[in-house]
Amino acid sequence: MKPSIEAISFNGIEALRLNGPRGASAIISKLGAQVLSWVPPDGKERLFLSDKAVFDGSVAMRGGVPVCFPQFAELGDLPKHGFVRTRAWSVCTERAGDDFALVTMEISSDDATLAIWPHAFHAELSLMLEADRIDMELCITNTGGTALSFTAALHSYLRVAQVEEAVLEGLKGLEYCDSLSDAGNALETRPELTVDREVDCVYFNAKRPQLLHSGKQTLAMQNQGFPDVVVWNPFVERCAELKDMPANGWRHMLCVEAAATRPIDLPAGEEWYGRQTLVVV
Ligand code: TA6
Repeated sequence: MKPSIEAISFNGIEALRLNGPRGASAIISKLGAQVLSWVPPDGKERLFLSDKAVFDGSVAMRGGVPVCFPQFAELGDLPKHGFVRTRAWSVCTERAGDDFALVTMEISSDDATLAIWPHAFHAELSLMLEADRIDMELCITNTGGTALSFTAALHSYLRVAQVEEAVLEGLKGLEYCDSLSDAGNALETRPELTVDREVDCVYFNAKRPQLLHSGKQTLAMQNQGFPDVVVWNPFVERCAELKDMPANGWRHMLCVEAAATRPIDLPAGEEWYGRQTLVVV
């Protein structure tokens, strides 16, 4: 079947389904421009989406790839992870060729965003689906007359068979900040990270790709434009505090996020973009 794009309803929200080459597929919702599913040709879902995710826009949907902008986490006064993840985006491009399907969604500042963040902006999120890979690109344009600065992330929830057995490679040698401790920044010495407790770390200036091994599957991740990589798993206790996660949800996910946790300064009229690429290897 040739790649194509179709409008669907996903848990009651408007979404697009990208049908890619060799049976690959992906789903992106208009709410938050959030990628909610990615299934490569082997038929195995690679993104985690909580069974208890809420789809009414009152909170961000737990799973997939939430877009965090113009603030990462609680690094400022805005709602946690900014405000675009719970807003409606619109579709601006849909294209399918022999070996890809591509969707771009957009959102701009309006009275409601200007009331809490006084900067005019235009944001686009593009999802490119190829046979064994997706590229997600966030492009921000400063449409106002003065400089703005922001932090941002593509908060990817990767599905793993069992997180205690998953191994993440590619962060050795990087400076990192453990958000769960007051110890200050440190250098990562481990070539392979495993998860046996809550993890919430920001790795700065990651230039090399990361590899996530889970069971027989390996996923390669590479970022452009986003300097940092955030690794998050709530583990048992913190997961139990999250109303929109099942008790064992922590076990089947690992967030490996493409992030800009230090402010990006964007002069008037200029554009910035950051991309996360996920490849089945
Ligand atoms: O990116 C990691 C993080 O900031 C964690 O601290 C954790 O709280 C997570 O994001 C999820 O945030 P959320 O607001 O979606 O519950």
